[in-house]
Amino acid sequence: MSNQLQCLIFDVDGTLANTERDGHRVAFNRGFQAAGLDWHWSVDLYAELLTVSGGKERLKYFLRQYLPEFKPDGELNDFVAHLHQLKTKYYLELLRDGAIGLRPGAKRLIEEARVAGITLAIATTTSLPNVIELLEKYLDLDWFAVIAAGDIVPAKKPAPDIYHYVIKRLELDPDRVIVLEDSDNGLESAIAAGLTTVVTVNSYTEQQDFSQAALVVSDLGEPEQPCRVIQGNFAGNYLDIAGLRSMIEINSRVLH
Ligand code: XBP
Ligand code: MG
Repeated sequence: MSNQLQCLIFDVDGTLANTERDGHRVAFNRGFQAAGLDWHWSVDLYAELLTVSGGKERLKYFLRQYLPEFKPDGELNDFVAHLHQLKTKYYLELLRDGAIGLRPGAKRLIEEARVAGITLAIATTTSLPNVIELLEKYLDLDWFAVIAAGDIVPAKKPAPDIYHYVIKRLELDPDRVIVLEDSDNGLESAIAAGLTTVVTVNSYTEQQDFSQAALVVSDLGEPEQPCRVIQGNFAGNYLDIAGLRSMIEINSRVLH
């Protein structure tokens, strides 16, 4: 029974890149404008809307909460799907224009994992085209054994479906996996799938409850740009494979 780290599963939005405030939120607003709607999601309002995973689900939540009288032409689901396609078009444009870069340490840790022969996977609520665009721009799609995104599972985070999907597809031992996440929804999803989780916070999530995380840091850090430890025992300045390996080995001694 090995206790060696086998796989890193990365969340995307807020973890690989800070995509929400200046990416998805801006794309939603551009989509509203293009659709002739006078809606605007401010930075503050978006903090509330982000409690709902999934752009389509977030739009429906917004209508229920703020525009209960709104009646689209035709079916609500069709209206939301069309508006979300419009938003995705603008979001992809933002990514292509380089508006959103990777967070500190993301590329470094992924490259270290490859050299160490550790399997890499993606588990995200965002739509697949968004993930492909980001990975193709800054990393390499082939580095990831599985890219699980958006509607591939029936229930989005905080449900564990997307992590169960990755574990099943790669036949992983959950005790030898570490998840990198940024939000309470993401942490809840990974924990429900029985996975050790490291959280890298951002301005939208730093006040959330991460008590079940193995470690909470400001970001993954770089040798010349140390991360800040917010919760958990970690003496290093940046997360590397050695540090994550010891996390799994300590856990396995505690668990068995
Ligand atoms: C974050 C989400 C996504 C994005 C928007 O995903 O909840 O819904 O906010 O993307 P994760 P879509 O943190 O799991 O990467 O509009 O394509 O859903
Ligand atoms: Mg996220």
